[in-house]
Amino acid sequence: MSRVPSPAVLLSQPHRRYNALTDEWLLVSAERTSRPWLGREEVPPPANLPTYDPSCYLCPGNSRANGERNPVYNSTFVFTNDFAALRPDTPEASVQDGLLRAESGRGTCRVICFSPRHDLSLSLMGAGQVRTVVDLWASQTASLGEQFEWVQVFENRGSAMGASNPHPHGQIWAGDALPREAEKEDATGRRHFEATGRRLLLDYADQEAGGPRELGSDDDWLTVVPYWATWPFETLVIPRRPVSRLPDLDDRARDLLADRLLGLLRGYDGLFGAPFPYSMGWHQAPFDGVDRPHWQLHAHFYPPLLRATVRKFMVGYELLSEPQRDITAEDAAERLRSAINAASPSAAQPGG
Ligand code: H2U
Ligand code: ZN
Repeated sequence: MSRVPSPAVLLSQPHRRYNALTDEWLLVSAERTSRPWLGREEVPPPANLPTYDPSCYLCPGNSRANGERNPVYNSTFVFTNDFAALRPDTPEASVQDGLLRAESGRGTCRVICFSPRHDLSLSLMGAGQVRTVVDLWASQTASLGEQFEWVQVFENRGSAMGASNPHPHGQIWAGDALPREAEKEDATGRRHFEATGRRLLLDYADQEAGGPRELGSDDDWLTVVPYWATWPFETLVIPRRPVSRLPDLDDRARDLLADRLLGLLRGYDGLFGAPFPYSMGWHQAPFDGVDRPHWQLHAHFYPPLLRATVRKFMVGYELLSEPQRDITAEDAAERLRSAINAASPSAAQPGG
């Protein structure tokens, strides 16, 4: 005897979800979180950092690994990465030898300090300072976009995500090639735009607003645990109006973004009562002179933790077949929403 299960039944059983942004599938098997864990435990970061650390290579006035000295900055500070993965002077060359292909990569890498205070993080800053960081992301994007096709703004927070230093900082890598994630989103966005005349992520934001995965929304911004999230507490931050790149955000949208980010980040920190590690970054339209009306600015947050001291490993099946997650996006959203509400009561109220 077979019958067609309802969507609710489908979603309570092991199932696969489609990632409309990357055109990939993932496996969701929600009942596996109770299994025992005897593996590696994450160590929470040290509390009570000093406001200034004489051995920190990002603190004002200190010298870096290459001997250069930072200025005594009092807001934000940007420098070219002393160990840059991309350089502007790489000579152009390519290899095409049967199945072996290579091309030179030209670009630049910058480190951006969010504050002179060694002990802060974005989540501990005031809205005014986060707004300054938004402005910095935007101005850096605009200037790098004059020289390079792809501008990747990102932050690795916490040693669990490979950050080398607790001093609040992010990075920007800009290059003259469209990287893999950009290519995937460009293709899905273009297809959706050609079929509907609308931007995929604006349609997606409309569909998620007020739903079980939404973490907060208003006329300007939506934060959501995406339907297709692979990391346990992964989120997307999407402007609700057409915006292609960070420099296109107006004054009001930037202020509201600072508030939204603070709500999210304080919720993240509140989730397990400890500074929450993540990699985050902005995806924005390429600067290659090609008309790309389908591109909508958005930020991805990819936090690695499943529980306070247990991280999700993307190994085995995930590496060899497709990503898999243990808690549903809906459950993750519910827990994150409570944490956001508890940390910042106004941030998650409807329209707040
Ligand atoms: P992460 O913590 O996200 O890894 O960023 C720190 C970057 O800072 C890292 O890419 C650079 C590293 O190359 N860095 C310098 O440019 N100068 C230094 O003196 C140390 C680290
Ligand atoms: Zn420091």
